[in-house]
Amino acid sequence: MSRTTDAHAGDPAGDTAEGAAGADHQGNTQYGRKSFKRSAGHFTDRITADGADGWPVEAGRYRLVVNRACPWASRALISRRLLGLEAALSLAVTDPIQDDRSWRFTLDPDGKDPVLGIRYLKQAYDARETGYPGGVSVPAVVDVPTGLLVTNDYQRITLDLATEWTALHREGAPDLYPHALRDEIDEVMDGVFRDVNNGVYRAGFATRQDEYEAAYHDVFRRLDQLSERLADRRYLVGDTLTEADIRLFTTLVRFDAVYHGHFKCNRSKLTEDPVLWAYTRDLYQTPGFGDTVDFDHIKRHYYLVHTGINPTGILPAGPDLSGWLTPHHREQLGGRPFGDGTPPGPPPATEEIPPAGRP
Ligand SMILES: N[C@@H](CCC(=O)N[C@@H](CS)C(=O)NCC(=O)O)C(=O)O
Repeated sequence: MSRTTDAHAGDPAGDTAEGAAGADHQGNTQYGRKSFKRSAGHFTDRITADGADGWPVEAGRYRLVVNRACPWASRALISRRLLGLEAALSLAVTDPIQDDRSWRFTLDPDGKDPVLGIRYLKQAYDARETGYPGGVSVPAVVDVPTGLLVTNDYQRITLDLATEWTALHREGAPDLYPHALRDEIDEVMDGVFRDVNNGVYRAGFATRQDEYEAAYHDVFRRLDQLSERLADRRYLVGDTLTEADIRLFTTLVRFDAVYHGHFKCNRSKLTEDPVLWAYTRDLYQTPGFGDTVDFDHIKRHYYLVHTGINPTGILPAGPDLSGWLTPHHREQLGGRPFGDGTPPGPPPATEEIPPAGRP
């Protein structure tokens, strides 16, 4: 297993989209003294029903490239499952450990993605733009016939899966971004993004005490508010699952495994907040959520790639995962997880999470 150096690790899993370059477009280095900044996605073409950007929705044409450790990519994994897009939008899963050329297909036979025929996701970025100066990030959607990267716009990809790919949704797919609730969903997601999804990264990659403490307080202030909101309602907005739940889940499910220790968000654990712990377990046990989560990939990525904050490369043995499958009792709050729809079936056999990654 190779480990990347600080200069190349770029997790930017959030910090910056610098990837191998080691600095974002504002000149902030990942581990330098300047404050943590998240770059905007660079490739923002959209795949739409009308094909306005030149990329029409089409079954079998595109490949979703993810890493199962990445919270931003995990949103797309969950949406694809809930909407039943597995057959229409194929999936490539990268190794949780990048090397100096970033995300690689070393989990596949001969180290090559079997559909795209490439060893590194970077090859799809380079095919799209020669000399692209930014980082190589997941999630990414690649056009299979040409091998070109279409988009790495993680904020948009899932909204488009929910609203533009409807012709290819499974029967019974939920409406994850219902028109009538969009303002409220957007408002909730805005706070979740700033203080929770990105807040943990601001804390984890802070290089100044005051920045770290500000981020730490943002994280827990928002988590306390969300806990209060979810005390008497099963889901964040309305009475069904929406995009807002997907976005909160991807951070909460990683919380005790990586953000509490590695990112020093350690006022309390998820398991110590009865409401949020039950909410996250409820989602984890809902088909389409937990069956995308690989705790082994999550831990190995964070603890082995961020050598700046875990220089020994010791992989923690915990936490104990057995609680994830315990009853959550959130059905008592009512709610209709899939609205008028139905849950998805099991994941394709090729996408099942290996035993090392689950409780
Ligand atoms: N940084 C991306 C968001 C998605 C992201 O940060 N993904 C991380 C993984 S969680 C990534 O691929 N980082 C690049 C790297 O680690 O080389 C963007 O701003 O568009």
